[in-house]
Amino acid sequence: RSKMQARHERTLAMVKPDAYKHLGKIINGIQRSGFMINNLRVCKLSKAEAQAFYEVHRGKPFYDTLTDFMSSGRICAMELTGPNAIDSWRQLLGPTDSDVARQQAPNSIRASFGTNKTYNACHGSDAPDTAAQELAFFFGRPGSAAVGKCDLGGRG
Ligand code: RTP
Ligand code: MG
Repeated sequence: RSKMQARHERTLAMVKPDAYKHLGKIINGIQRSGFMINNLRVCKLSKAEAQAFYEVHRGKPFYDTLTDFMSSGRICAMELTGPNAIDSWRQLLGPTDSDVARQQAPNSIRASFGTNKTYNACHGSDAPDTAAQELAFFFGRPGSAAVGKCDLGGRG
């Protein structure tokens, strides 16, 4: 494979609770940008599920605020596929901090729909191994039964 050739990848995109009201516009941007939405799921994470998803950040000062936020309302998890999907989606997201994004990438999703460093509209996996792990969290492993997580029942 030449260095210039784009790698076909899959990534987890997630619309966070603060941006769920903009879901249609975000999906429109995803499709206009050429990604394939291969799977999609709306759910509301419990606090424990949000903690498990962000386990890598446990112990950091923002962990409790982050997991409160991520369990505060509906989210939409999507499996996106396409050439260089992981970096392409992060490029469309812009910088983590929405205030920085408005300076550096004014057309990005985080500039358009996020608020600050915590409430930043959307998530994207950062590497093939974390993408596989995060996709399994929401969609199960290929061939396995769907996981029981995230049902809206009673908590929606
Ligand atoms: P993401 O994982 O959501 O794509 O964002 P990221 O890689 O750009 O940012 P990361 O450092 O992995 O942080 C994960 C999420 O935690 C929240 N955060 N808050 N207040 C803060 O200092 C702070 N730093 C990070 C954000 O919601 C960020 O997306
Ligand atoms: Mg991250």
